[in-house]
Amino acid sequence: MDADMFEAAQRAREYFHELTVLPGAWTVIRLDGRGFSRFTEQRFDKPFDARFSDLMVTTAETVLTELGGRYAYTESDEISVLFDPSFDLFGRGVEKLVSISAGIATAAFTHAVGEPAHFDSRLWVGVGVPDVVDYFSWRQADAARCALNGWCYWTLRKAGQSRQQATAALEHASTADKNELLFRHDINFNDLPTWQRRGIGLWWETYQRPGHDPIRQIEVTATRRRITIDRDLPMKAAYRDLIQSRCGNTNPVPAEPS
Ligand SMILES: Nc1nc2c(ncn2[C@@H]2O[C@H](COP(=O)(O)OP(=O)(O)O)[C@@H](O)[C@H]2O)c(=O)[nH]1
Ligand SMILES: [Mg+2]
Repeated sequence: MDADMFEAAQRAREYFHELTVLPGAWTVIRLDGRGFSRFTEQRFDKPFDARFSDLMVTTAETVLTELGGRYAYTESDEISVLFDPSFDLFGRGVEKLVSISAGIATAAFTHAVGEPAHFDSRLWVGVGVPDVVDYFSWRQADAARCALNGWCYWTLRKAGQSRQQATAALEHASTADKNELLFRHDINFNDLPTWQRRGIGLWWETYQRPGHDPIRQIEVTATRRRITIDRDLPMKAAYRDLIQSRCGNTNPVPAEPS
């Protein structure tokens, strides 16, 4: 076998490398902390720790900056980053998208927390804005469900119940039962911080920054981009509207009403 054939035979065994996200699809990369139940157990307050949330926000900001996504959403130990159909990152190669995004998140979180922690990554694809709206509603509903469960579980644990007892007590409990359980412990779920119940959204905004042009000796304004962090997201229909508006920006900016 000559060298070229050998090279081609080896390349052919990079079997998944040709796999790409279909053109025209909306894409979400979802990153999830690996084994974070154990990782958070000794290091952070239960069920929620603002310090942990800040680490996740820092990680989400880094991914959004490095990959240039359109919207990012974080809840618990996960981050979703949205890309519009025109994105062409790494030729839309699946291996590159999942490995590099997991690498960026892993590096950013590890750097911020000061010890090694890992993220996995997966891709979601949707065919239109309604799919994207459903996707982010789904993750937000997951945030609410996990927050309610987490608060119930740790309230019982802190009241002296064992792991098994707390798990058993919640196994067949309805949402109403869980709210009542918290209420009996003087916790009103709806009064808990919004970021815990609804997650946190991040997106790019443009703003005008006044400055001085030293050559022309005049005052100028420059258009800059920065990331907005929303720890007070709306929910349900209002959140769906917010996601839709994040997606709508692919269209040309409509003319100002005359
Ligand atoms: N202590 C603490 N744990 C958190 C916080 N946010 C998320 N977690 C934990 O992160 C874990 C995430 O769940 P999951 O990804 O299914 O578990 P994993 O497979 O062990 O990473 C859960 O066990 C959460 O309790 C937080 O603010 N504080
Ligand atoms: Mg995890």
